[in-house]
Amino acid sequence: MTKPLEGIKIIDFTHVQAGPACTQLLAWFGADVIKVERPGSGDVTRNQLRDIPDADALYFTMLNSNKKSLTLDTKKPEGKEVLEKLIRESDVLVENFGPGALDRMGFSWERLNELNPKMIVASVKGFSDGHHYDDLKVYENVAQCAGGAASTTGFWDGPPTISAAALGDSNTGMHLAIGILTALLGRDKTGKGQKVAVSMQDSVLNLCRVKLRDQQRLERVGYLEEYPQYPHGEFGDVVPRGGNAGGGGQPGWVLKCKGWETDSNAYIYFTIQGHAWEPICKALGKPEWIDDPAYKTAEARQPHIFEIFKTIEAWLADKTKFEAVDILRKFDIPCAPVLTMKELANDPSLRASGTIVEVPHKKRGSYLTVGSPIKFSDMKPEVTASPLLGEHTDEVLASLGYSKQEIFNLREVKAV
Ligand code: CAO
Repeated sequence: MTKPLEGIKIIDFTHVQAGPACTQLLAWFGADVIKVERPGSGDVTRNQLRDIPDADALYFTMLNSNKKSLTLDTKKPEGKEVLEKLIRESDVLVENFGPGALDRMGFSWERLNELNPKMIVASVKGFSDGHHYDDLKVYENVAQCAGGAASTTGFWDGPPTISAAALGDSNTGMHLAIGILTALLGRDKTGKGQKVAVSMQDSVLNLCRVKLRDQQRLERVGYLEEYPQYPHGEFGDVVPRGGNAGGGGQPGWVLKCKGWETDSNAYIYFTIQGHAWEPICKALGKPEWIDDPAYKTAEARQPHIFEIFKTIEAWLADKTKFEAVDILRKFDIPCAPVLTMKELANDPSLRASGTIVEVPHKKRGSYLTVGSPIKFSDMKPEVTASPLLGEHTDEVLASLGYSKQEIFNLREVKAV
């Protein structure tokens, strides 16, 4: 069957993670994504953290599936000419170069819009245009610090902490993908392309929305009742780090299960949902708590919430994380085992749904990657291998009308 984005041609001028995550998603859904890479070296992630000598690193293969690779030196006049031809034929250009790099290359938004007024130009930068830090180059962890995630992650007695989730990179790429699809729909109505810009700081902050909520609550009332600091600890004038507390109104914590002494992931996350107090007491064999005024309401429980968690841990002591969840699920309690990457990689449900997929690759053999987390009733996105450097150079140049001799000449001057 035809895929929804078939016929959409994308110049993928992205590298590292934020941009590639965006264009990979669009490629899964059918777009023709042509990754433009510097001859000889390509995306820096091809070489980063290699586990097999001379084969593209997993960092690259897991972010660039379903794409074509065109090598092109866009600083050479011959390379610029090829790029201009490509621009005239494309629907979208996506880039995440450092600030000003595209302008310095001679492809400002004005120039791109002149070459192809229907083209959508989508950019990721660390900070938004006009921001007082908009000249900074930014990587993942920098964005997590600038976007409010680091100051609110970790334990109160430890330093600001980075999340393992790519809040700055892949998250920004997902925001950009939404922006591109919106601009494509807009173009159907107006016939015009537009510039779509997403900053990593903004994208992180968007995911830290509830922490901005908490800042305002703190300023109004001086405390945050769902944080571990309440009611016995101190609050300052900024949202503190809350450890493993729940971000909403439901208290929760990571709790030890059988084997935690030797297995650093023998834990579950347990949520005390307000209206589920009765089933929780039943599941834990504590029926006397149901109507006890010291336990009955969330307000009454909060001052001794850690004692409650300790009691739950005592109940968990002879149960593995999987056994515990199997019991608790029957009582409708929101919980999950803390899963390792090894467990996720081998999870039969994730394999069956296409969330974890094994992809054959010309040089590496097969590798695991995360497939589309978005599921459709009429389409199952298929993940194909990432391209070798320049694998599609001849094909793309031929499609632009270059003859074999002209391609040879471009190679001679090292423009491709
Ligand atoms: N041919 C010729 N030149 C090319 C080229 C090509 N095909 N592709 C890229 N270049 C050039 C650029 O034009 C730029 O040249 P100048 O700086 O001389 O103008 C140069 O390569 C380097 O670009 P860069 O600034 O993007 O690269 P960097 O490694 O120094 O920085 C990064 C990397 C990620 C910090 C920076 O790109 C950035 O801040 N991007 C925006 C934010 C972002 O997306 N960060 C997330 C990355 S994922 O963690």
